[in-house]
Amino acid sequence: MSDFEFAGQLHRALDASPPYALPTVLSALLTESVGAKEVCLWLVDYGEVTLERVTVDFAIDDPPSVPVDTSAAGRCFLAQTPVEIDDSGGRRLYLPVSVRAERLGVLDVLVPESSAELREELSRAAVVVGYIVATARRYTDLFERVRRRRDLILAAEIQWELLPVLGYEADELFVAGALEPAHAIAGDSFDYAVEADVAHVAITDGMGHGLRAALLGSLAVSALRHARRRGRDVLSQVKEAGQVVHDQFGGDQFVTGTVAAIDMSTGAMRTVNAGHPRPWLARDGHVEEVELFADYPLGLFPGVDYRAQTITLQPGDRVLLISDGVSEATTPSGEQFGTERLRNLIAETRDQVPTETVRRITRAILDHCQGPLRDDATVVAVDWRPRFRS
Ligand SMILES: [Mn+2]
Repeated sequence: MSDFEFAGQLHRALDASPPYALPTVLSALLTESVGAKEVCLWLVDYGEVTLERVTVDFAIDDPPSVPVDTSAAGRCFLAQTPVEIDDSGGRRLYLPVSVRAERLGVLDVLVPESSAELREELSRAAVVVGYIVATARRYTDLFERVRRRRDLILAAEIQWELLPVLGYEADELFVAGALEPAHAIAGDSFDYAVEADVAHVAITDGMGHGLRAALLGSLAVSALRHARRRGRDVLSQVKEAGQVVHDQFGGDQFVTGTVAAIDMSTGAMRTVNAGHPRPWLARDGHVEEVELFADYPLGLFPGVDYRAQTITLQPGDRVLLISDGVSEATTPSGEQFGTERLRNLIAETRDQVPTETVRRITRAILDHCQGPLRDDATVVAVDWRPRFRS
């Protein structure tokens, strides 16, 4: 069967069945078409720490789970490449389930015998599964429930709903973001949107903690989006959002943020810094903080005018937007994560894809704190690679 036929057949079968039947339908189809003896779908948890097996029956108290860092399935997930191992029943294949750069999980198929053609065919099946899972989220909670190893606090529920897809890659742009603590984030958020000629990127940090910070943060993100979707430039986006936040919170609470628009043909990144930590730039072998003057945070005062500053990107540059919870993450004895550790980690992960870089940085912060974070820590990495432009 040609790849095209196989992927098409799989897509039709999954699309015609209810979203919660995906594991069953997938298993039946792969058993019939490639003689699969076992088919499992694993989805990554919110913190990208474990892969959780999708089971339709939530009566199971302790569904199977494997660590991302030390399992064969995890190797496939992190490297985004098929992994094959010996199994008493034959060969076990792990295929990345991703949509563009959004790493959702791993398809795990046990087959009597493997071949390069079969790996290719199952890789295509895994892509179809990724797209089906991504849209199924709109109809069922099944996949979101699997991804919550721990319960989210309500503030985190609000923020996760607000977040864009965590990874995006096409042509000249690769964007990825990560937030910790995944189950208790409150005021931090990030956003992006791509157009043919421009990529919009923003990071925001709502003052305070818990539900009020989440409401504040989501108001700011929604106001920025509202302006952006009406075609407003970065200055108007920030000005409008600042006014909306001030109208609702009266200056008692504010939101810091960096809002930028990158011209895809020139690399000119028009940036507004609303009282937020500076971005970082990784260029060639160097990693530096970008000098930007700071304007007021959103919502602190009414009627604020902002200033746009341009960071001129060069092909291959990586820009990182971070929140203050990154460098200010503190050990129980009071030692801050600081900018040197951050700089080193950015340099160390320079050759990895942005999804891996942001995961490594947020994991390093969790390790550094050796306990619960006192503030949200958010990292967004953006690669501009104009050579890929078609
Ligand atoms: Mn913060």
